[in-house]
Amino acid sequence: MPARAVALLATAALALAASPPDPCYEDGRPRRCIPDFVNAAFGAPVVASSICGRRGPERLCDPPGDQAPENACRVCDAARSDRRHPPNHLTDLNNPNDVTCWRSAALTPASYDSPPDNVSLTLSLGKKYELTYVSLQFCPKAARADSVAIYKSADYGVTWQPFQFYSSQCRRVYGRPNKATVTAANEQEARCSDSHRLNGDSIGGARLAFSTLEGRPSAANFDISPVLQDWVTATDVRVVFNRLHMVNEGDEVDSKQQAAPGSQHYAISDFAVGGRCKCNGHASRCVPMKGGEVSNGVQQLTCECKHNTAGRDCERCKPFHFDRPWGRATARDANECKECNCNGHARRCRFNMELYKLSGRASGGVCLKCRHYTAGRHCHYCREGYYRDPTKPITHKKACKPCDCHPVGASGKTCNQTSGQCPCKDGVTGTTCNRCAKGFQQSRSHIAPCIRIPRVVTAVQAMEAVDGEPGRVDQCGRCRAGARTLNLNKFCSRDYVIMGKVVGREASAAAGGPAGAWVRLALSVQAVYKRAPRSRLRRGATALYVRAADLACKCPKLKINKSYLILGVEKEGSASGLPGLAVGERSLLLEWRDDWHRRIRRLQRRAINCH
Ligand SMILES: *[C@@H]1O[C@H](CO)[C@@H](O)[C@H](O)[C@H]1NC(C)=O
Ligand SMILES: *[C@@H]1O[C@H](CO)[C@@H](O)[C@H](O)[C@H]1NC(C)=O
Ligand SMILES: *[C@@H]1O[C@H](CO)[C@@H](O)[C@H](O)[C@H]1NC(C)=O
Ligand SMILES: [Ca+2]
Repeated sequence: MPARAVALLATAALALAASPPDPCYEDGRPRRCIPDFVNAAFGAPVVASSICGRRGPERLCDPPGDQAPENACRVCDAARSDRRHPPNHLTDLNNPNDVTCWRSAALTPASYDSPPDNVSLTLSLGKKYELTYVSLQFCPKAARADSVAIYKSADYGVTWQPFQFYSSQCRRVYGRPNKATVTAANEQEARCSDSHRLNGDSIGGARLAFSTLEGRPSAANFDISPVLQDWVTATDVRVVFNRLHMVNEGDEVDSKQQAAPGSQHYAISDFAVGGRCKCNGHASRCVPMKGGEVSNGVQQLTCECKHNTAGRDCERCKPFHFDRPWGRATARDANECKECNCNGHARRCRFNMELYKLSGRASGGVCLKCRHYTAGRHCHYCREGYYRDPTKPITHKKACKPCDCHPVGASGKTCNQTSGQCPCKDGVTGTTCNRCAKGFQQSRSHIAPCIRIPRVVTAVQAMEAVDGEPGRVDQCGRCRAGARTLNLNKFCSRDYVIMGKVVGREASAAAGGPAGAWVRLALSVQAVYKRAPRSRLRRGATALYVRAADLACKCPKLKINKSYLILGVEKEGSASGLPGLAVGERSLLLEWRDDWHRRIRRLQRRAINCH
């Protein structure tokens, strides 16, 4: 193989080694992952309440056994490296061919059987672990403690709880039964065992091993048992030796103890704690915390959290990943934390159980402080006073545009979310309500910024209307003059009743006034059915005056060469100073119908009774 190819292969191998597959994912999908099973005590510092040879050399002896008495004793001197028995001998490499021991100071004879000299060993793991066992190996030939208590702390030594007791007399020393039955109801309680006595004699280094889950009913369903998950969780483990020997009348071992007074002690070669760094199924390893050394030299650890989790034990979701509740990973479900959907408009969110349940356990995240003028659970719509720009996706920073409603023209600041249309005051128009509608003009009032333009109609416009062209119908009210029916009451209440034909128009307005200009029409009176007593109204040509605005509104609707029945009051014309008939408020103009002649004759006769 060419050297270059070898080099390339070597590089590829290096790259592979640098990034091993992440056990927390499989084909990109999250799956449960757990740190390796380790002896968490290995290399960890242990604090011992008693260490031999601290106050100068002291002579320590093992209990009398098969060996010669001189072999059973040694001098411990903390000042000499070859005679030291410090607590770090508890957690060093346990080599059976070269056993290293921690030894306590010699106990006072009284503490052999009563507990003034409780000796404790405290191990700090620097992290929550889930422990499977705690084991203590006694040094070869050393005396085995009769009564030992194991405690654990799950809060870095703040509080402690019993984990396990060993004693030949559980009830007497620890106040507990020695054969307690563990049920599902009390499986998170410490038990006391006297079985350690049965584990052979002390020669050759007996081992005391406590299996945290042994005999506990839920152990088979550990994955779904929060009680046992708590039970095995510890940050610190403390072992307290309460009694070296149990004194019983006539006990054979007891009489041997008397042979070596003043040199009895506790001697342990190995303190092991088996378990896994606790990461709740969301990390495959634990790493030193940044700057995380505490005063007693314990290296603080933290999980290398995956699945969008955070915390030393991956015990919560990392910020902005609260769309579903945190959960421990199980074999079936990695319970990955999901990012909140805020369409890119929020950096924070919180979990809401109600919404989560309502969504069928799909999504419970609620965005906080939506930016870019958005609002809603997912920042998915525009805030009041803003509207959606339809040309931009909702994820766009400028998806929401300000309504910019005109402060005077709009009646509110909130526009239609889709069209951006502001609510306009009467007579105001435009998306932002910034101008007057057709037929309205600006006023100085803030209440009514646009007012209706007065009905001023030019004569020309009026004439166009007479010619049948569209008038400004939008500003016309109800038309009274254009009534369609005729009755005795109407006949009686008017000064005159005539039939005439509109034969022409005059281009110029005859007179003006506040209500608008008058338009003069040429009328050919063809029949006079009624007139006021001294009226000069007769058949023939005369002038008919109609208001230009009324004409524009087709009220009355007049056409050249058409005949009309006109009922009116003579005063209306003369009051305005008009030389002729005027179509005023009380006038009626009805398009002539041929059958009316006889009808009017009848009314004429009945009108004798008018009052
Ligand atoms: C030794 O431990 C026992 C059992 O926990 C306790 O009752 C006793 O008070 C302790 N003695 C001392 C001196 O700490
Ligand atoms: C907003 O405008 C759209 C389109 O112009 C319309 O369909 C909708 O009804 C309006 N909504 C409201 C609340 O007025
Ligand atoms: C009215 O009638 C006259 C005579 O019949 C005719 O000359 C004139 O063109 C007509 N005018 C209109 C506007 O119809
Ligand atoms: Ca050792």
